[in-house]
Parts: sequence; structure tokens; C-alpha cells
Amino acid sequence: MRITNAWTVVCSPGRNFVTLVIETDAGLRGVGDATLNGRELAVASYLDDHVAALLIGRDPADIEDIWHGLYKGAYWRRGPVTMTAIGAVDVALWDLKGKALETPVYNLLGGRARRGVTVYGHANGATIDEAVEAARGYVDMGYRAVRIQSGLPGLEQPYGVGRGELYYEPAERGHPVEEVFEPGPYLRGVPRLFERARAELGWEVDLLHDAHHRLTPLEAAQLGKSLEPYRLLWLEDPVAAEAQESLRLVRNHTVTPIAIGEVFNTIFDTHQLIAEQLIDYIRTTVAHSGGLTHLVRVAHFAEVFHVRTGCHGPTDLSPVNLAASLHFQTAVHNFGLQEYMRHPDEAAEVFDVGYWFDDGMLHVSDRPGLGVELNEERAADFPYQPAYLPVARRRDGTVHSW
Ligand code: EZ4
Ligand code: CO
Repeated sequence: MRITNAWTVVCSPGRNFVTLVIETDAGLRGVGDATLNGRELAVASYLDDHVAALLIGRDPADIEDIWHGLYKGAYWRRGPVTMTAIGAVDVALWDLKGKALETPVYNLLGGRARRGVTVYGHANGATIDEAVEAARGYVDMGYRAVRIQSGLPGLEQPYGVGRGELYYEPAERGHPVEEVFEPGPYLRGVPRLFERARAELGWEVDLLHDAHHRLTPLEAAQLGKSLEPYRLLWLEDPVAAEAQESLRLVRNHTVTPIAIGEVFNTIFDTHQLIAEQLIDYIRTTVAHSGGLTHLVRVAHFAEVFHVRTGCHGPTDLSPVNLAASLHFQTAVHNFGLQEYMRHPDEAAEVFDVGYWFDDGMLHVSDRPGLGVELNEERAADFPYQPAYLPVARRRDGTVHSW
């Protein structure tokens, strides 16, 4: 079999998605997610203008060789744009391999290691009361794990609270929205949120919180310590982990489990955190870190150090990425938890998915490949809409991590 064509489809059914399609002379098509929120067209150009020509004529079965050809052959390695582009090619090739062999992708990754993939939902509210009520809604739907974010006294715009929409969607059209962040009210407020959540929801449900890279190591250590009585399943991105050694300080002061990695792109961003056991869950995204080929390496490496997977799975990645994550999480032994935000309804008109939610879990379908089909004609009805993620500033105007 030979690759005859490769192109990207950029569409906006409720939000922007970039999908790579790889076509073969056997008439089979594979799809990969190439969405990088707020920088979508950079990845589309990387693929259409630089990578597509290199794929034509190749045997799509040679995933490992094509992967290293794109990683080492570009000379300029790593970074979100490059690794998202490589990830899209990789996932599309696994999809093709599954279709060619008429088996679901998880079978190619070692086979089923569990019945289903336990997921966590996103509860948020403008106040602690609203957020805890939203969390109760998830428990009532059967979720066993819920992430909770809320507005707090003195901090009305924390990360993760939607602006009046049903689905949490941080990117907005036009210029980036500006949010204000101050550590004082945040560090005082979050323990109150979880005190209330435990009082209302009890102890059976797993609770999580995302600090979104906003804290210093010492602030993160303080937060982890003050959340210990409420037994979180994880505290996510307590610090910006570019300086990985900063996690040593956090780790020395708290036993609240730590999850990091949604902005990482390669195993080289993770290896100190994993080998020193500075984190408990690695959250690196299939789509943004070189696809299944590379993330399987990360998972196997992490297993040696008792670190479990907790893949990033926001709505700003397409159903193609969610399906790829589910095949991965179904097959790796050291699975932890999967993030699940429901996509806007229009997305279902463009992406026909085989996975389904039941009993707090997402289940992969037994369709060959990933089990997701892109409807290109329908995609054309939802043209690209430029949009940006918000930025955060301190009260005095200093730019801060969002
Ligand atoms: O803010 O994917 O845990 N989930 C997150 C996400 C990120 C978005 C950025 O595009 O932190 O909601
Ligand atoms: Co996050």
C-alpha cells in the first residue's frame, strides 16, 4: 500500500479543529487530530506546506520509520507546532493500519487491559455553591471523578470557569480576553471549595483541581498541604513545569498527588519528573506529543516509576484525539484517569464517533482503526473562526501564566 495524498481540513463546528487526512492507493483513509488551540493554522501549514509531499509514495505501514524521519529529518526538533504535526501523521497512520488489518487500534497497542476508561468531568461555577452543585450533577450522571473550579471571594475569574456557556470553552473570537489572578485569595479560597465539596458530596467520589501553572513552588506546596484533608485524586499543574526541579520543593512538602504535562511535547519534557518520582500522573496529550508512537514510550517509561497516565482531553482537541486517547488508555497497563469534556453538538455533525459513555467510563468501539469518520462535506459548512485563549494579569497589570 502507498500513500497517495495528505491534506488538512480546518473547520469550526462549535470551535476550531484541524484534521489531517491521509489517503492510500487501497482507497483507505486515516485521520489524525492536528488542533493546537489558538495557533491552528501554523500546524495546518506545517502539514500542508512541508510534510504532505514527504508522505506521498511512502508505505503507511512504516510508522516507526516515518515518525523518526519527521522528527530527526526536520533537524529542528520538538515544540508544540512540530510535535502536533508529527502527532497527526502518527495517529492517522495507526488509524490506517487498523483499517488495513480490520482491527481496532487498541489491539495493535497490545490489546485490552481494562473494560473501559474511567473519566473525570468538569464542574465549575461562579461561586463555591454553584460549583459544588455542578459537581453533584456529574455524580448523578454516574461520573466517579470530578474536577472542580470556582469563582472565589476576591477572585472572580479563576481559570476553568465558563462564561455563561453550557460547555466550558476558554477560546474566544477577536482579541484575547484578560483575566486577573492573585495568589492570596486563590490560596485562601480553594481549600474552602473542597471543604464544602466533601461536606456535600461525601468521600466516594474522586475530586480533582487544576491550578493551571499559576503558582510559585512555595505557593504550590502551601496549596497541596492545605488540600490534604480533602484527599484529592490529583492537583494539576501546580507550577509551570519548564523548571522541572521546582517540583522537588513541592513534593517535599505535600502528599497531595500531582499531575503535570498537558503542555509537554516529548518524553524529554517528562523524564526528570518521572524518574525522580516528582509527579503521580503524566498528562501529556496524544495530539500534542508526537501521537501514539511517542506517548506509548512515555507510558512504558512512567510505569517503571509508578507514575500513571492521565491524558489531557479538552474540547479544544477533536473527537479524533479523544478516540486515540481511549485506544491508548484501554491498552496501557499504568492507566490512571482520562479527562473528558463533552464536545459541542455541532461537532457530532462533522465527526461520527464510535466511543460512548456509560457507568463513569468511556468505551472504545470495535470499529477498525480509531473508529472516527470525518464528514468533509459537512466540515465545509463550518468555516474556521480566528480565536484566542485568554491571558492573565496580576492586579497591578503584570502578565501572568493563564
Ligand atoms: O486550558 O486545553 O485540564 N485542562 C486544561 C485545558 C486547557 C486548554 C487550553 O487550550 O487545562 O482546559
Ligand atoms: Co489542565
